[in-house]
Amino acid sequence: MFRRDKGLLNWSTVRVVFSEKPFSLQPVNMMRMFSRRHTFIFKLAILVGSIFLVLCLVMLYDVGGRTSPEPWLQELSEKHSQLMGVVRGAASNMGFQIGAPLPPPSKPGTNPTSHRCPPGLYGRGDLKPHLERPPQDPLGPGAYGRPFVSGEMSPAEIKEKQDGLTKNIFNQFASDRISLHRSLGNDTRHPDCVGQQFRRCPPLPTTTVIIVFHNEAWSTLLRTVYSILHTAPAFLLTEVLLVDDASTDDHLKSRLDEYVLQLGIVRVLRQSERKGLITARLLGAQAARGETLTFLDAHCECFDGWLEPLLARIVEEPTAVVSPEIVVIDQNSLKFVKPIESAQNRGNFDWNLNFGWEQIPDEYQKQRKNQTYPIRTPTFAGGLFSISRAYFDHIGSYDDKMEIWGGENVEMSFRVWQCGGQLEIIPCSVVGHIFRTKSPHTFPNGKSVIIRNQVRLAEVWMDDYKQLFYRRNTKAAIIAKEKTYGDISERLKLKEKLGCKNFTWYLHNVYPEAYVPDLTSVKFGALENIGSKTCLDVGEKNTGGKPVTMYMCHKSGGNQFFEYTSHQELQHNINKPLCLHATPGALLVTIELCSRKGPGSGVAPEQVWHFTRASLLKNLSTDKCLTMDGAKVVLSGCDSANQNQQWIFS
Ligand SMILES: *[C@@H]1O[C@H](CO)[C@@H](O)[C@H](O)[C@H]1NC(C)=O
Ligand SMILES: *[C@@H]1O[C@H](CO)[C@@H](O)[C@H](O)[C@H]1NC(C)=O
Ligand SMILES: *[C@@H]1O[C@H](CO)[C@@H](O)[C@H](O)[C@H]1NC(C)=O
Ligand SMILES: *[C@@H]1O[C@H](CO)[C@@H](O)[C@H](O)[C@H]1NC(C)=O
Ligand SMILES: [Mn+2]
Repeated sequence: MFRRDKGLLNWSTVRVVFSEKPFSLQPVNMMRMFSRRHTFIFKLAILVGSIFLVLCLVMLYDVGGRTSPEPWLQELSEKHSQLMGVVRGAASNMGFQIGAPLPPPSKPGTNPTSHRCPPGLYGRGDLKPHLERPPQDPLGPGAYGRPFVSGEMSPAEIKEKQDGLTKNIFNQFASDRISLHRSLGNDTRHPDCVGQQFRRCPPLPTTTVIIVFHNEAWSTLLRTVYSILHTAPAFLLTEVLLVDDASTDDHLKSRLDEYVLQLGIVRVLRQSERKGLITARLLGAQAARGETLTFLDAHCECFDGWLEPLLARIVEEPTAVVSPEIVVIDQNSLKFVKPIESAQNRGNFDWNLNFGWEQIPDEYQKQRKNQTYPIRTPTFAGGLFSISRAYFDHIGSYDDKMEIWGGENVEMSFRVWQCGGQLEIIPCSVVGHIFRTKSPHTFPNGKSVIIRNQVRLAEVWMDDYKQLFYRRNTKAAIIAKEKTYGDISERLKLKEKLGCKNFTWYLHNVYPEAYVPDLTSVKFGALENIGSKTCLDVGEKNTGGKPVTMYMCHKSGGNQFFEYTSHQELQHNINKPLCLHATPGALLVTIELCSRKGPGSGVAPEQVWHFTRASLLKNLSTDKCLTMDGAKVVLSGCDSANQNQQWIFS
C-alpha cells in the first residue's frame, strides 16, 4: 500500500514544484529579516547585496526559466557559461538552495539569453509541423492508414511481392505503393488527449530524433522520416539523424544522402562496420543537438500530437524516460491500427530476462485520473522513447560493451529505476510500428551475443536474483561462470557513483506484482528420462493448458527447465508458476497454472509428484507413474524396473 501511495505522492510533489515561483520570494524574506537591525551601513550593505542577488536571480530565471532539485542537473550546469558560475557562487554564499537551470537551448540562430517564456498555453498555430502534408488522395493505396488492397497481380508483381517479403519480413510491395506522406486520418485518441494543451512556461524542449537502420526498405524508412516532419512541431524538432549500421543495400548509400539533403533537417551518420543498435544509438546521441533525444525505429508512422506529450512530461519530470503507446502497423497490409480506448499494457520481464507486455493492474489504473497521466512501467520495449539528453548521459546512456542488439532495454529499465529515474508510457503519444514475426537480419556471432548482453546486465543490476536467470538459462550460467561476459567494472562504478538501489528494492517498489521464484530451491534443471535419454519439454509457446512432450536434451534450460518444490510440485516457472498436471482420465500430462498460490493455499492432488528412491515420479493415491512414451508423456502403473519411468535432474 505504501508503495502505491508513493507513486501518487510523486505526482503531487511535481505539481507543487511547478506551481510556485521559487525565485521571487526568498530575497524579500531576507530583506525583512535584516531590516529589524538598525545599523545604517549594515542595512546599505544588505541592500546592495540583495539587489545584486535579485539581479542574479532574474538573470538565472531568464536563462533557464525552470528549476529542478535534481543534483545531476546541477552538475551539468558547470559546463555552461561563466555567468552561471558567478550566479551560483553568489547564491550559495548566501545560503540559498537553488537548483541550477537546464542548459540553454542549443538551436542555432536563436539567442539563448533572450529566451523568455510567456505565460499561457501553446496555441494550434505554435505547434505547426515542420512540413505540411501535401493534399491526400482519399482513394490512394493505404490512404488514411487503411490496409493496402492489391488487385489482380501479374507474375512479375507476384515475384516482387515475394522478394520483398523474404527480404524484409513485411510487405514491401505494399509499402512501396503507399504514399510516403500518408495521413492517418482523424485524431481518434481519447478525448483527454485530443484536448490536451501544453504550457509555454517552462517551454517544451527541443528534440533530436535518432533512427538506427540496417538494410531498411526505402519506402518504410522515408515514410518514417516524413511522418515525423509532418507531425512534429517545427520549433521542437532540431533534426532527424539517420544512423546507418553498415547497410549494404545500394539505395541506402549516396542516393539516400542526396535525397535527405533537400529535406535540410535530416542527416545521415554512418557506422562503417556492423556494430549494432547500441553503438549506433550512442553515435547518434553524441551528434545530437536537441535538448532531448527521441529514438524511433526505421519503420514507424507517428500519429497526430505524438511528440508534445512526451516532451511535456520530460519538462515536468526531467528524470522520466518516456515511451509512446506503440500501435501496430500490420506487416502484411500496412494497415495502421488506430488508437482506441482499449486495454493498455505495460512492460514486464521474465526470468529468462526477456521483455514482455502485461495488463496494467486495475488498482494502479484507477489512480490515473485521466488519460493524460503517464503509466509507470517496470520495463520498456526500448525501441521508441524520449529522454532528456543531459539525463541520458547522467544515467549512463548504454552499456557500450554490449554487442549488436538485445538486453539493452531491460538493462536500461533496471538502471533507470534503480538509480532514481522513472520509466513511463504516455498514452496520449501514439506511434505505429511494423511488428515482424522474426528479424530479417543476420547477427554476427549468432544469438549468443544476446545472452552475453543479458549476463552483463544480470551481473551489474540483479544481485543474487541473477541466479534465477542462470538456473533457467544454462548458456548464461556458463558465460557467468567462465566470466566471458567482458569487463563490467565501468558499469559497477557507475552504479556506485549514482548511488543506485538494489534489485530487492526494485522488486518491492517498482514491480511488487512480479512473480519471483524460489531462490533457495535445490532440485532444478532438465528432467532427463533414463530410458530414452530425452528430456521433459513444455514445447513451443506453452503458457499452460497444453501437453508436455519429450525432446532431445538441449541442456540450455528454457522449455526444459523444471524445479521440484518443497511442496512436491514440478514447476516450469520462467514467467509464471506452471505445474506439471495430471488430469484424471486424460491420456496426456499437461502443464497448468499452479494451484498453490502462496502460503496457506494447498496443492491440488493433480500437481503432487512423489519422487521415489528409484527415481519414479509417482502419484501416491493412484499408484501411477510419469512415463515416457515416445514423444508423449503419460501416466501408467508404476514399475521401478521400467527405465521409461525413471527420471533424473541433469
Ligand atoms: C473524419 O471525421 C469526419 C467527421 O466525423 C468524417 O466525416 C470523415 O469521413 C472522417 N475522415 C476519415 C478519413 O475517416
Ligand atoms: C487531466 O489531468 C491533468 C492533471 O491533473 C489536468 O491538468 C487536465 O486538465 C486533465 N484533463 C482532463 C481532460 O480532465
Ligand atoms: C537492499 O536495499 C534495502 C534498502 O533499500 C536494504 O534494506 C536491503 O538490506 C538491501 N538488500 C540487500 C540484499 O542488499
Ligand atoms: C493422484 O490421485 C488423485 C486421487 O485419485 C487424483 O485426484 C489425482 O489426479 C492423481 N494425480 C496424478 C498426478 O495422477
Ligand atoms: Mn522494429
